[in-house]
Amino acid sequence: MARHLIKHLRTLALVGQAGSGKTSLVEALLARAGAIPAAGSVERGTTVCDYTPQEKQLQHSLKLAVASFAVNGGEQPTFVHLLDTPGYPDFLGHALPALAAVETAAIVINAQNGIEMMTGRFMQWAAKRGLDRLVVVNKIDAENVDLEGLLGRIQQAFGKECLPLNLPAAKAAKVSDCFFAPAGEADFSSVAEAHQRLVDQVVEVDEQLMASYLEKGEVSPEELHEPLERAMREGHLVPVVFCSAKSGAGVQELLEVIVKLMPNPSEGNPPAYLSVPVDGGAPAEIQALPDPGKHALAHVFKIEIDPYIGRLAVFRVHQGRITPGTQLYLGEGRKPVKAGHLYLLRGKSQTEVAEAVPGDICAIAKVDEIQFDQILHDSPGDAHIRARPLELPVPVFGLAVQPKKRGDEQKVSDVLHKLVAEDPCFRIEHNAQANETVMRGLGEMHLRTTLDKIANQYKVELDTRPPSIPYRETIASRAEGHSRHKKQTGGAGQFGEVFLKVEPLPRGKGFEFVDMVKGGAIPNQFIPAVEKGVRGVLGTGFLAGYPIQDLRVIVYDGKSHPVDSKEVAFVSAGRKAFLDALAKARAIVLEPIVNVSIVAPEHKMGDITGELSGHRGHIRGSDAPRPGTVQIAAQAPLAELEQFPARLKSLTAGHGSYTLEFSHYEPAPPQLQQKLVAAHRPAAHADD
Ligand SMILES: Nc1nc2c(ncn2[C@@H]2O[C@H](COP(=O)(O)OP(=O)(O)O)[C@@H](O)[C@H]2O)c(=O)[nH]1
Ligand SMILES: [Mg+2]
Repeated sequence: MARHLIKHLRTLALVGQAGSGKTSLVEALLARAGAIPAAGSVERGTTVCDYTPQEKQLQHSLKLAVASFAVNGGEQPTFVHLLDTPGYPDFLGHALPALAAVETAAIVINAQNGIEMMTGRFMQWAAKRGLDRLVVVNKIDAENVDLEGLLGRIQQAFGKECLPLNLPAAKAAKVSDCFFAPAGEADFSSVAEAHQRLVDQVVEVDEQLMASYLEKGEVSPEELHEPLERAMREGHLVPVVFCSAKSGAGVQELLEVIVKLMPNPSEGNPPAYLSVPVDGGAPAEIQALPDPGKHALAHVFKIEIDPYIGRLAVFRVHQGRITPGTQLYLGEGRKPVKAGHLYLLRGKSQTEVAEAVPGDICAIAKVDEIQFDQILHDSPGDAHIRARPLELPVPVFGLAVQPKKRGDEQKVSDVLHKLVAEDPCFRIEHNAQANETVMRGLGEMHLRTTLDKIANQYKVELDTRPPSIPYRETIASRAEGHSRHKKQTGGAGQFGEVFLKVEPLPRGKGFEFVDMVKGGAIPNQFIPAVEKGVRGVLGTGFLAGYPIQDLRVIVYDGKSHPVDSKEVAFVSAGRKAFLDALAKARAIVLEPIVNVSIVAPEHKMGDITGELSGHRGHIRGSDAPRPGTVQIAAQAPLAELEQFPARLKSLTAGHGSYTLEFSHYEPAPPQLQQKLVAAHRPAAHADD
């Protein structure tokens, strides 16, 4: 494949609601450009991007895919790196990183459904990252679509700067260009008027052009190019195009828009990197320059591990040049690795290339050290450079897992680590107290597909159950404790005596140990032993086996023996004095409270608030981010939310989404306290 000058490169991520036709659109574009003989279909499992067995079976995308291809025509071919992303919120960990790799976010809208949940979210995320945005209205061929109404709603929701570059014509069998050669007819509105609006909007960013335009009454497309790039980069213009991946209407025009109007790597906003000072000060923003002559800087935005082929690291070059011979440093790492073969990707197929320049998206195979979100660079002096944070959602939806077959533990652990390497929103926690392994993801669908992948691809079966809730214990009042440890067994004895006080601290303050012993009643060298004894109790709890927090322990008196006082004696006395104090300090169990943020169709507001209130939740406010949509902020005990994802899904027919984040701990209600205490002491309970 011939290589290209930077100005002939384009990078686009197709993002938006699942089912809007992103994967099909990649097919249509590839076929139109002659990169594949014919467009495949999602239903038949023959697309370039949905290439995993699981995607073929489910008929929707689960991960990020790259399709690189050349568009011939013009003086020189244009080389396009298209990224296809999954649209379900559960797979955001595979969609959001695409935004770090491109100049343009193409937000695809399903003309049948109009503006959906993920449409608005991706519009915002892309704007926040300073990307050019292109709105692609797909499925214009479908029955009963109101394209004129939809364009109005797009402008109402996302602003008057959303202006059509083309309009549907001949009953949506084709589209009429409104920018380059505005002459045709349109199904609604007028091509001439749409052209006028575009020009008016673009000249606003350039005073000189504006003046000449006002004087002459016209402006050529060449004169418009520069200001148009600027308008898009500044969010002053968000072009809208219409198309159908199915009928092919508007696909050629979309290719043309990509080639002629979408920014090359030097026309988009420069990608922001952070420079972390060696002395640990606040990171400063620096910009990578799309200059192949500078140090190489590339960002790894995807890791894929194939059970047979191994690890593939996919990265975007932002600065400098990478060749198979380049010695690449991985983030802060001091030991460089050789890039080895460089590949261009088209779905699962790989083509070797000789170099990658700014704007290129390439992959390196079989370098196990490379990790997601890492910076690849060719100069040890750049070890302080970091990628700007991706701001991915934090996974809190959890399932405790265990191998079905005994003896599979190691295999399971290996597989889980591979999945963690591939998916930034998938985590594994080990809860030592409950002796359980918990996998966390963004939702029920995320974990279910991950379990299916484990079963089908890695041939390991897991049993699952809800994870235990991370309860904590604390005290509700001050108390005193005392213990005298004395042992006289034959030879040398053991002696230590401790007096201490406990007092509650405000929530979230953790633990404090204070030494107020006067006159050496406990010799200085034994104070750490007392603290060790006290801390030994913190981890295992007093009431129900949960870690103790938010209290201060003050050791204020004691006694020692010149011969028999030893460390073990004070460890034991400290421990028992603390337990003695806890028994009088009204120990209580704390439960985690989480912030729940829900976005759902407006008319479901009552059902959702009812569901939350029924589970000890408090509604803290609501908002209407877009017409027809409500955002609810609430707080609820984590323990009550086990069924919430499933309930929300059924209440909103899948159109609701939520995020959870830890807020604080609160005393659990008395009934729950009793239940937890009883569960911890089943034997004692049975004796009652
Ligand atoms: N009528 C119509 N259907 C389409 C069009 N594009 C895609 N589809 C169908 O919409 C469904 C979802 O398409 P897909 O490409 O998987 O959407 P994605 O989730 O955004 O990748 C599939 O059944 C496609 O065949 C289109 O332009 N018109
Ligand atoms: Mg898809």
